[in-house]
Amino acid sequence: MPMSTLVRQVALEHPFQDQKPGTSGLRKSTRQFATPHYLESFVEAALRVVPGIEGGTLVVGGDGRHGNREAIGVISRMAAAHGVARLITTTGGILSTPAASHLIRSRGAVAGIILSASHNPGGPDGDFGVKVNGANGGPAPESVTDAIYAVTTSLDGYRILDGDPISLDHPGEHCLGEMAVTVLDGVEDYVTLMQGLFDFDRIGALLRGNFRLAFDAMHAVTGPYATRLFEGLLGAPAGTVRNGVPLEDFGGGHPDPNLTYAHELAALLLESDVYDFGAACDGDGDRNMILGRRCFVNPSDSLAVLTANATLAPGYSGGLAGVARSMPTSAAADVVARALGIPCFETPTGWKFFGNLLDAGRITLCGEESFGTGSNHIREKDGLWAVLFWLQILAVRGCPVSTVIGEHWHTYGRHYYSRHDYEAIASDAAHGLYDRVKGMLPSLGGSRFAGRTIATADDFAYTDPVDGSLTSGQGLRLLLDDGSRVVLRLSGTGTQGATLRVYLESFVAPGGDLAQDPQQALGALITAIDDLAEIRQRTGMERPTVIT
Ligand code: G16
Repeated sequence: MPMSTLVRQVALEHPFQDQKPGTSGLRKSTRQFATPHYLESFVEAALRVVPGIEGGTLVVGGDGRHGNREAIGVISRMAAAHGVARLITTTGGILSTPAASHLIRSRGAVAGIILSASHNPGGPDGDFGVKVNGANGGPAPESVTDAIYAVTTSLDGYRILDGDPISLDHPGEHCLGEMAVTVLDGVEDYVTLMQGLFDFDRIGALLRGNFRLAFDAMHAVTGPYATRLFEGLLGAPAGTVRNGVPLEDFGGGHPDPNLTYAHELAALLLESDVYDFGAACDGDGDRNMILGRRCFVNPSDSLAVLTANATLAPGYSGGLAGVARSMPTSAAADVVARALGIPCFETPTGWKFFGNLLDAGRITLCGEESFGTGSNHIREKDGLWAVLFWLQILAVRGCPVSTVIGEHWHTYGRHYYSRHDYEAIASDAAHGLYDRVKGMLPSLGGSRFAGRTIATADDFAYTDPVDGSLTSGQGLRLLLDDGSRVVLRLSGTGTQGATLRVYLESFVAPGGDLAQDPQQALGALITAIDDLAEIRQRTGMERPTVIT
């Protein structure tokens, strides 16, 4: 039957007005995504906007949360109706965000559609999300997401192929109308990529010895990847990977690898001496948390340590072109970059801002305070890559995590750092607080704050050094005369009310007191920003929901 007879044009009575992508794609409650035509509207807009869709290759997969398989079915049928030549997806529809980025790049796809609300809870009462990545494997730039949003606001219908979705149970080749569909094992290509970057013999020798690793997949997408890597190829004992089976609701958990939501793993490492190394990844596998025995590695420090030790990994033995961090991330990596004589860039929050720098070869590593680290091997942050990188460093240096961190501070100084999150605040209260401080910025320069003087108070703006594009309104910064700073930002990934993030940082040079508790070291800044921004009073919250 000719394909045109199978394509159905579905009319929309009203276009949706709430499909503006946030920091990381369109992220809404699962219930909202269950609204008839809601998913289809956003996908139609993406398929119309992304260049090269007709006749191109599209990668589709997700983190396994509730709705994943059904969405892959819908997107496949819509892709066929839009003339996509080949769709690549994975068994069970399981595909981590970093593995998707790699597939897009290695298979010459024009784009990828990744189904994930990242670290947000899943299930019927949780969240769902759709991320659109471009041909470079990275999150679509704002020009593309803005164009997609614009289409959704006036959309009058969408095209979809009638028929049954293809089976995702086994690898294989299928046809959907005139579109070829490849179902492949989503783990294999990714594992091969990692083998090219790290010395698996050396890491394997570490894991087969007395060294004890605990990895928590949080019942999310990294389970199958971590099991193949750690327990399969690297020979770690069975049980090394905890919560390794992906579940549609992540077992009722919140797959966000931080000290609050990965508290069981944190307790194992921080309150006992059984394990040498602990790590966890988030829902879609792009975030990572690193723990040593009785030692938490702050994500900003993690980027700095990887930068300083990069040449210990075969994939980076030739050195680094440069490094980048998001603005709220501490300046720990900047200090290392200066010592190495390589450039360090400061970008707005969101992995998409690293894309141009990576594509232009100006940076090799990049990272964010939000538990994201990555490199030019793909165009997304990569949780398991970071874990392997740490294992590589430990295998070569033969010392515990705490020694690596201690020696790092001893050499470069310590950036005391903490992020305080106030989650699910009433939107009016959050915006009222934020706008008030923003309005105060012009008068804050030169005034006293936490026993220091405010040198600069501004709303961060970024000019992309590669394409010259300007992005403004990226966070309120109070830069103090001793190098300390406080940043306020409203999260772009929450789905309930608003989340206020307060980032606190203070530098102590080598030779100073490097062994303080961060909350104590930052105590004066914490009190001062609460007074200035009236955080407790305006949010009605006595303390942050999450402290990192
Ligand atoms: C996403 C982006 C990250 C960014 C984070 C910020 O993370 O991919 O690059 O740092 O959002 O989140 P927020 O706006 O809430 O501070 P993910 O892991 O959700 O994709």
